[in-house]
Amino acid sequence: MKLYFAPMTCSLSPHIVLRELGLPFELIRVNNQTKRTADGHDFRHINPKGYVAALLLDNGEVLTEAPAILQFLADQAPGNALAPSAGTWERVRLQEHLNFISSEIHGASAPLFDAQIPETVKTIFRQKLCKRLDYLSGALADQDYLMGSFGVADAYLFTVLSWLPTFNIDIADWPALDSYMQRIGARPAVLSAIAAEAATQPV
Ligand SMILES: N[C@@H](CCC(=O)N[C@@H](CS)C(=O)NCC(=O)O)C(=O)O
Repeated sequence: MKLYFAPMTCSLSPHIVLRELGLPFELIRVNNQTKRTADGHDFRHINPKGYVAALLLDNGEVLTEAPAILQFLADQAPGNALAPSAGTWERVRLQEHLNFISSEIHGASAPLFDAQIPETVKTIFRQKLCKRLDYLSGALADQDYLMGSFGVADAYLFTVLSWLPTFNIDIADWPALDSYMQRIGARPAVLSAIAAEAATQPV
């Protein structure tokens, strides 16, 4: 498998899961501005959507969208603790979490990265995002991970919450989220994924 990534973007979540599961993979860095890949291709020919993450499978299929990639990876190592088995009620709960993270945190963060959006408008998006953090803080008040034990939803949530300082949102305002980030940030797979991304050459 090849994971097309850009450092510290949402592609960090499948990267973490690949390492957590010990699956073999190759990392290919993408320049999100020029859309060139480190191995010399136009990324839009690999993922016509033009954004990371994209997972190129050994059979030539390309899978995109973080919730789909994360679940696919978990299913490659049946019986692992990162996702409940497909077809179970717990799996539906996982999908509920992944969709919440995708739309309410990841998607809702996009305007805050956009240099063309005026600060007054960003304030509105920031306030909405903070309401979602209030919800997550409550959900994580009496458990260490979204599904009880570390799983793919945590890899995704950790990744998108790591952007908060960029938006001038101080996670210390939500102590449960602050300790959640520290807990996940100390995992060997997370540390090695971040280090591996930082060690790649700019494209
Ligand atoms: N819906 C997509 C969103 C992916 C996404 O937002 N990717 C960002 C990085 S976090 C990106 O590559 N943006 C560059 C662009 O849109 O040109 C998913 O869940 O994977």
